[in-house]
Amino acid sequence: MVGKPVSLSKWPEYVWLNNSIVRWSEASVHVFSYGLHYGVGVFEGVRGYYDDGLIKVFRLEDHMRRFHKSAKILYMSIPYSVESLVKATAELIRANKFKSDIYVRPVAFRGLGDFSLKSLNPVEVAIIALEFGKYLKPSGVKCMISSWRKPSADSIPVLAKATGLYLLYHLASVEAHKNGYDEAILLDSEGYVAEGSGENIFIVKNGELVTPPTYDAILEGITRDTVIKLASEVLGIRVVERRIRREELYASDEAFFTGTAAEITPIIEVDGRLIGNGEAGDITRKLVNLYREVVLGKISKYRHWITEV
Ligand code: PY5
Repeated sequence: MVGKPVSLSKWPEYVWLNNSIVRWSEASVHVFSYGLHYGVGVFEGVRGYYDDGLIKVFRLEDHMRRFHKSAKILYMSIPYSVESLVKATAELIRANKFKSDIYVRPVAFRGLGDFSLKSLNPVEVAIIALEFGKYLKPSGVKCMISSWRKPSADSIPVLAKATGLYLLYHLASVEAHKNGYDEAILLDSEGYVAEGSGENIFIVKNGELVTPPTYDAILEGITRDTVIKLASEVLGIRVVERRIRREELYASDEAFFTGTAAEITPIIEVDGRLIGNGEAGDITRKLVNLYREVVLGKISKYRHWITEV
């Protein structure tokens, strides 16, 4: 089936829930939880790579910092510091004794209490860590421009990685799959290219990288930031943050997605137009290889991004 590269091999044994490590089967919340009804929650996605008998977690602290910032935007306060969430993640990984690459999903949401829209019910926090392979096809994905648009930054806070926002990305992603594509690309409210359903986007034009700016309605992706740094600091490639017109994407030399789950995934076709010659381009390939070395801690300059467990 097109676009089903997600590999969740099995459920893990333990989950971290409200400051305790509990069995997977016991990690439940009430059906009257506020976050379930109204999407009032925030989450993160973090990857850990199994290498040299260790799990190397990539930019864990940065993800936990963004987790806190997302919560703040939603009037929520996560009752655990960034440092304690980092420690909790390490404990959870150790408890599960993973022997392959993992994905870590911290989530915080308003729990049980009043259902009125002004309610500020207690915040519940969980961290889930699972064995996880590729999210998108590493050889490249065929995309469609979604019929769903990203709301402008004054409609809903798009900077927060808020659970409720993912209704939009779910609709876009399902629409793309139902139409035979691997992934959706959303335009912003003014018709410029914004991002994928769960990824930031870059194009290559005249040897430079171009990506939508963070003052527009996109998530400030941690992989996006990583790629900007690697391109400019290691590969000497100029990165321009500016708006991208849809037609520019169609005519780009190369294009790719960045995201924790997607890592760096080549975009090989958009709305029936091949990008470049329809295969991952040179700059994309260089970045994919470099990113792999960085997440495994092979490049000393960026080793501080890795938490070894
Ligand atoms: N834009 C959106 C809408 C995202 O959901 C994500 C991450 C990104 C950009 C990239 O951000 P980062 O590089 O910080 O991961 N998406 C999640 C992920 O874990 C969820 C995917 C299902 O990759």
